[in-house]
Amino acid sequence: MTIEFNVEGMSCQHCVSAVTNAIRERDAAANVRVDLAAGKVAVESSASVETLKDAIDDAGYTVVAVANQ
Ligand SMILES: [Cu+2]
Repeated sequence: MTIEFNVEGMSCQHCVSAVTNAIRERDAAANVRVDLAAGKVAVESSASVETLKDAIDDAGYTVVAVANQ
């Protein structure tokens, strides 16, 4: 399942790494694609939406919308 998060606060490649690593800490097999310009993080993972959202929050960014695809 791919889940798309709209995330506020990502501004550079460091943020991309921080978000990606935070998600991989929860699910090492997760496929994470970050679109920095659009502020979107698409995650293919078997982890729950709540777990993935927590990972992004804990990394210091704000999830403003979630869409399951
Ligand atoms: Cu940054």
